[in-house]
Amino acid sequence: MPKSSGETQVPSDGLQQVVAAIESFDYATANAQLGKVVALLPVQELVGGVVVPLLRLVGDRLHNGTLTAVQEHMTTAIVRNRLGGLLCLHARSSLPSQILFATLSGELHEFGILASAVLAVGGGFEALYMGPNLPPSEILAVAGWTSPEAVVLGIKTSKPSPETIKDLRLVASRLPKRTELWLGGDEVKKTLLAVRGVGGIVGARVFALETFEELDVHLARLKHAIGNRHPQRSNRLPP
Ligand code: B12
Repeated sequence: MPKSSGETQVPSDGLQQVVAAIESFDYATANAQLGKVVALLPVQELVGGVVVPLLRLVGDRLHNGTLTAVQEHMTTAIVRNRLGGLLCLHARSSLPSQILFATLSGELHEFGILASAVLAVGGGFEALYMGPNLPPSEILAVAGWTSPEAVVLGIKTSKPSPETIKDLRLVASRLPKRTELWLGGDEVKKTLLAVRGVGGIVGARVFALETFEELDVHLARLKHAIGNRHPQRSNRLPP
């Protein structure tokens, strides 16, 4: 899939209709068309085939001047509301299956964590979706109250600031013992190296996920581990 090239492909009719409505500043039609797509597609296809290409296309077209900032904001508002609606669809499990999603202070890009939360819910997990731009103390407080299986932090920037590195180290060192830390974003493997550098106190339970496919692998691993901890009740987590 192209990253940000100016030649972004529009992959389906449904998506074309959303784009056409955005081009005409028609919020209601764009919202309704995206609603149809959301209702029809499995979550993996929705995220990989619609959400990511739509946001990249709008970003590219903002960049080349063929869409305005208002149209970009309209798109992100609609996508956010539609994806947010899917988070309510989880069935509560009697097994521990909570995953917390957030971004740290200064990181406003939230669609990586929002799409990940939707994928986690589709996989039978309960998403504690905290949203973007949170200080580490707040994330640690919620993690302390809920002891989730994992905390997922989205990091969009390829060059995290010293402040972000410091915040990451703090979160990694203070999470509840059993909670894993998953860092998500296209260049997080580099970020993880920086966090593990001089003075880093990060243990083996920190993982860097650069794609939604890697997220799926870790969701499956976690589900397996939960099933092993609770063998009699593991059939209560959806397959
Ligand atoms: C929407 C958007 C915004 C919105 C965000 C609104 C919101 N509620 O999230 C707003 C307007 C706030 C914004 C602001 C900025 N943005 Co912006 N933004 C975008 C845009 C158009 C879409 C990004 C997006 O959400 N995509 C959907 C996600 C799901 O896809 P993705 O980001 O490609 O992620 C893939 C992987 O990285 C990975 N992934 C990402 N996150 C996660 C998380 C997890 C857990 C996992 C498993 C995987 C994963 O999976 C995805 C699929 O492969 C892109 C354009 C583009 N071409 O990408 C620019 C873009 C990301 N922004 C960019 C920039 C530079 C900025 C600003 C600095 C602009 C400015 N000068 O103010 C600010 C920074 C704000 C901040 N402090 O964070 C650059 C980033 C360059 C870089 N890598 O450092 C981009 C690429 C635009 C560009 N071509 O220059 N932005």
